[in-house]
Amino acid sequence: MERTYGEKAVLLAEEVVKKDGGMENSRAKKEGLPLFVRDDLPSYSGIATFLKSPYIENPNDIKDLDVVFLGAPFDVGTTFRPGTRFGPESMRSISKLFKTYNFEQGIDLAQEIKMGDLGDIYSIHNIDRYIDQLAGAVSTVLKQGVFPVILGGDHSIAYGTIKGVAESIDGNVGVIQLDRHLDTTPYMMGEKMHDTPLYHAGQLKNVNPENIVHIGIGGWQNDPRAAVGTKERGETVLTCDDVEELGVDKVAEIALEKAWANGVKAVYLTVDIDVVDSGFISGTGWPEPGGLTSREVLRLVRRLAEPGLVGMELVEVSPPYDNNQQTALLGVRIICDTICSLVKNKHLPLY
Ligand SMILES: [Mn+2]
Repeated sequence: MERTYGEKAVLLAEEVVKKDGGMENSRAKKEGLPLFVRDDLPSYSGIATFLKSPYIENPNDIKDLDVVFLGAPFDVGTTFRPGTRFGPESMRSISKLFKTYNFEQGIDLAQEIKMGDLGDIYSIHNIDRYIDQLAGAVSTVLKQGVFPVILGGDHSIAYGTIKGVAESIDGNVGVIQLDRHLDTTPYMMGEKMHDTPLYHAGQLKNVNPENIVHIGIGGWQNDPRAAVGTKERGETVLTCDDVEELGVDKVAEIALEKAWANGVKAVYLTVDIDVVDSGFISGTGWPEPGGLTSREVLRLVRRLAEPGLVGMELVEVSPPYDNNQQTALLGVRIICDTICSLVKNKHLPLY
């Protein structure tokens, strides 16, 4: 009989334990209570960097790292519920709950890659200025050969992050966005609000709209003109119904084929947490029922990461509307599962 998933996972756990010095090297075996906690136990203690990775003060001092976490506490691009400026803080604090080992994948991130938290990118409340700040921050990270993970923030930040990626890559960049909303309206109220970033990303000289893929779009909050625009520019739109009818794996396959077409050099992943059904995630700016389930979105990001990514972001977690940090918790999990898939498929370290 084939092994069950549980049996396979336990066999992988054996490998992880071996790499960590065997069963004898168990923290639980160390006796006594230290005066100052400098270990990763207990989980509620310590300073809340993302996954308790070390805080890195100097952004030009990250060459030895493989992944950095950057907070983008910005919600000036919000058009309904505000509060995503507290998103990075909430994801960092709930990430204390996670260990670096994933049971099903049989991978301990701490064994495979070096991670650090670069703190926040801050700018005064001006969208255009913030876009430039973020683009500079992302390219600073990428130019040192490090994988950036941006913790939003509302989705207006995506134009800045994608601009930073595009400026750092010699060749074309593809973009996959998970979102209930197209985010391809050119301007709202004359500004680049959070319903607009994918339109502007598609105007960058090395981002061909034919390599932009939207997954999870649907419901009652989209603009038909934005939809027509995506068609005219040649973008790909996949709905939650597509996920239901074709399955997660097939949708991922279609998305990857489009995002990587025409000799694209790198693909960036932007995840708006509102792609998940509002029943799972109360804490977001524009909640929409009928979205993906938590399990679907996790399988989807793992699949999308299989051929490699150049960076990712998780946006629209709004802690003032969040119940018990559920939304932030799922945001952390989406990030961790994506990174884990990149490690498993040998795309991290980046270069
Ligand atoms: Mn969005």
